[in-house]
Amino acid sequence: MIKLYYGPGSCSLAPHIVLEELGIAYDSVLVSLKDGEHKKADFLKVNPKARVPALNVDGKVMTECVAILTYLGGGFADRGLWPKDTWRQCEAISIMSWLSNTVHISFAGIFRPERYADDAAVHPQLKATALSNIDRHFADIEKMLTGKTFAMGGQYTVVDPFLLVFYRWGNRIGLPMKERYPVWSKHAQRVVSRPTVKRVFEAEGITLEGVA
Ligand SMILES: N[C@@H](CCC(=O)N[C@@H](CS)C(=O)NCC(=O)O)C(=O)O
Repeated sequence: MIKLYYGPGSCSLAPHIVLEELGIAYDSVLVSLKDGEHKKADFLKVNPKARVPALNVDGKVMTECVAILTYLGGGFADRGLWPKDTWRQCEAISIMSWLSNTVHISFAGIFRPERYADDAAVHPQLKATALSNIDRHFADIEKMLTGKTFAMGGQYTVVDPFLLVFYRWGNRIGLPMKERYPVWSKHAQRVVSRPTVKRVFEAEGITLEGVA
């Protein structure tokens, strides 16, 4: 039994897409972040850290996108979303770790500045710094994808839906994604054109450009 706890359009979008792509049976449970459901007792029993995603597998809970995506990719390797060779697997983990511990954290400076300073007067400064960091990270992603169909080359892997999360967030904060990151934009189009991704967007009520 596999159950994913997700917030629409949040980083949990990546494991949601991967579950759909794997074609295995799973349940999805909507946790409304805007209604604060992740901070309520029911969800805290699932993940006391009050964050999505959380993946319940036969009664055991896994948290953290990188761990969940690694589990789904490697645990269902016959579905082809995970590199075969150990070095390449570590390269995939390396990209995902950077997305999680650097790119995601820069977005927190924009979405959640109160995490870094109580004083609202300094929030604009925190946001400005976060934005310039995001500019740099996004330029690195553009370079990383140049000359490739997918993040790991020709193979579509669990890394690609994770990249899509941040592409959407770029749109969400008003960056001119298409103009500034043409290579990544083509990659994003390639990912969203998959029927599995279309189904998950519909289920979460989101589009590439926005909502949630
Ligand atoms: N490092 C965690 C981050 C999880 C995380 O921050 N999730 C966000 C949604 S993208 C969340 O639950 N936010 C709720 C909050 O900040 O209160 C991961 O990669 O899974």
